[in-house]
Amino acid sequence: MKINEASLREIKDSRGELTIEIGIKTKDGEFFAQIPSGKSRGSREATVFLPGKAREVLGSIGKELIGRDFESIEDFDFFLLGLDGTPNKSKLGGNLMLGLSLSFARSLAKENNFELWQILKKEFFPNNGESKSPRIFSNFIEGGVHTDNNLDIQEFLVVAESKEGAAMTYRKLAEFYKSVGEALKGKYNFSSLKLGDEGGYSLYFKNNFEPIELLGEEIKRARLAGEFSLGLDAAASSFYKGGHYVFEAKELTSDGLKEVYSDYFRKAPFLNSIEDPFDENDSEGFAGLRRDWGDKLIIGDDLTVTNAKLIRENSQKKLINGVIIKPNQIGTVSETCEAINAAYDSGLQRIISHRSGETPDNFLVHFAKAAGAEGLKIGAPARERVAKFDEFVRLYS
Ligand code: 2PG
Ligand code: MG
Repeated sequence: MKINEASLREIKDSRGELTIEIGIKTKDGEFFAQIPSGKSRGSREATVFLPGKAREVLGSIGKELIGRDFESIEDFDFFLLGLDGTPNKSKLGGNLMLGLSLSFARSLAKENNFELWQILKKEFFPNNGESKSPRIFSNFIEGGVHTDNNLDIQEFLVVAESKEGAAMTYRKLAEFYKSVGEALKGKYNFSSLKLGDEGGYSLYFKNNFEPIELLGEEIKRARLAGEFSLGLDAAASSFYKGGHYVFEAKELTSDGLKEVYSDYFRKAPFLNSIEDPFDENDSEGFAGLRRDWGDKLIIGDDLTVTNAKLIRENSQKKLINGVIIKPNQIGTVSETCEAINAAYDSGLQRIISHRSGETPDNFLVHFAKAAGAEGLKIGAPARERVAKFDEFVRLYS
């Protein structure tokens, strides 16, 4: 497929911050990709450029791209990686590279009369059978750097299984989200509730266990215990300061924090997963929790940053049994798919995830569908994230 033109437009993400939309023109038309942005980023993520700098870089590589023919997504990405030549995409910027890579993938999909997920499946996951509906990880209560309250844990997630199909899962989640909102308002006598970056409720709690307890009680009250469970994203790198964890205004060692999680698991058996329970460099913390709680899902995000090599290594060291996949952590479609395949080969649960600053682009659902991922992390069934739930229903119905 030959590229005739490449352009960049500045857009705002759901937090109101500037990000980029890339457009690529081929004989079949113009194809776009909008790139989200994260706030609690792992230190090993691909470099992110502001739109001005990304535009400048696009201008400088334009002459290399325009008029050139690429056979596959991998062929295109390989060319970009060659132009960049750095370990963390510091020359071209991971966000610019992903925008180009994704819009190129869309142009190839169009040429084949495919949807995005179909071209991804054909090129990267050819042996996958029919993909079954993933579990939805939906952020109901927010803390950490995604909002302004006293919770150290970043996300309190409701995890929904799709027994009655995607549309019903979404409907039940959306209704449950409303009823949890009513319960919170009633309990604290609020007339309205503040929301965090991903549409989850944000308020002050007695401690970090209270939201877990409250969501558990609501699941029971709504008779959803067979279908809904709970997960956390501690995003612990964000409260690891000066060699210890600052949690509920106390300084905890790694072992101390593990004791906190163990206490949660004992008191709340419906809590099934924790993402980034420890700082991204605290391997021993991960290993200990994984050893003690073998039946729980211990998920890497900042730890693994959608990097196939880190995913394999951390899985071999038995630090995790699940992994978050975010295309913009690594910066190209091919490397994202390589990371998904590395996770699959390592026997990890693969959870394809949004970022806290999102755009209307729904590519993450297509990665999940193409790869047959076990999980899809979208945010609250509210505001701008609704479009992603709608795409989930469309692709899995
Ligand atoms: C995370 C994400 C998404 P951010 O930590 O998993 O929920 O947040 O995009 O800010 O990294
Ligand atoms: Mg995370």
